[in-house]
Amino acid sequence: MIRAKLDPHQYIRRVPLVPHQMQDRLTRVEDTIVLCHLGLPRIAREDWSLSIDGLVARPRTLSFADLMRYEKTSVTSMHQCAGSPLAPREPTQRVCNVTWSGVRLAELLADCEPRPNARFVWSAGADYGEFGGVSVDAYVKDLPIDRAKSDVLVAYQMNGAPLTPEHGFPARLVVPGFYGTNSVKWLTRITLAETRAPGPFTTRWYNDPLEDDASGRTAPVWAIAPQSVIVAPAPEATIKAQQAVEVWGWAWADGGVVQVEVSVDGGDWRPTQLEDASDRGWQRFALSWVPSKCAAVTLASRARSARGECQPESGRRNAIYRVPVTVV
Ligand SMILES: Nc1nc2c(c(=O)[nH]1)N[C@H]1C(S)=C(S)[C@@H](COP(=O)(O)O)O[C@H]1N2
Ligand SMILES: [Mo]
Repeated sequence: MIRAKLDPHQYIRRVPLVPHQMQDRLTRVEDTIVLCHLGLPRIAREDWSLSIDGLVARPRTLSFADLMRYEKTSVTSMHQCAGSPLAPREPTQRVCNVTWSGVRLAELLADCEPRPNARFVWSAGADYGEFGGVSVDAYVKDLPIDRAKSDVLVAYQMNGAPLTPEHGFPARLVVPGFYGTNSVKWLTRITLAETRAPGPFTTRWYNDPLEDDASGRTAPVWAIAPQSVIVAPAPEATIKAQQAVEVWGWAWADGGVVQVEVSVDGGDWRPTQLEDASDRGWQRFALSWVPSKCAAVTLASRARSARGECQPESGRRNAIYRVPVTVV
């Protein structure tokens, strides 16, 4: 096991952009979100390895050179932090859109010959320490093995450049379509198992209470729920009455978004022009709006996923985002 030095050895969170600054389709690396619960492990490529064990016929440990022998593939994907695990219902817009490159997890697993009873993929990072009053040996997450058969990557590049230390250098998991919490950085171990992983990041945190469920059951924070942000106009913008203005933004969901609507001041939801989903990236929507009267108004957008889910009004991380503007 890799026992890396963490520097700093503490929680790091950066959310560089608010929605009206998300102008670019592809987010520059320096503008991407950063979240490290335990701190920042510093690992040299030569010291890194990835062990694959558990329910496999052929356990293996790969060096970085071994990883590079696999075919390189890329996916452009929105990358979203689910927000604080201590405040799971708080609406958040911690999101960016980046291109990841690396090796398909499915290929690595195939070479280890998974056993038929393997149902979950556990992934562990090289970081350890304390979060929320609990001490852990590693940051451990899990995902259903069926998802690993799709476009999950062991990634070593972001936007064509080597991962920076805070994004998981030298290699990390990327689970496109799942909240960022599942994409384990400084990936050092993959274990196939029959059950979900033990540990606070899979059992205690990152499990949402089910709506209208009195029995206290929860659902893992995996698939990204439909969400949208208005990029322009910006909050508090001044807009001229009787002139067309473009209301535009980004929408995303695991499996893609099929419809985005915009409402002005709580009025009817109007359909917007929505581009088709491409890869796993966020999708642009736009509406030409001619404000009629001079007033303070609030714009809102809501996305519907291919699965038919819609954004809630409030009380969830993907709640509708609103932009107050003034028409003069
Ligand atoms: N090993 C490890 N992986 C991790 C985390 C972590 O604390 N440790 N944080 C997760 C969370 S909550 C998010 S949102 C993403 C953020 O990835 P980024 O910092 O590269 O944007 O990493 C995830 N992977
Ligand atoms: Mo996160």
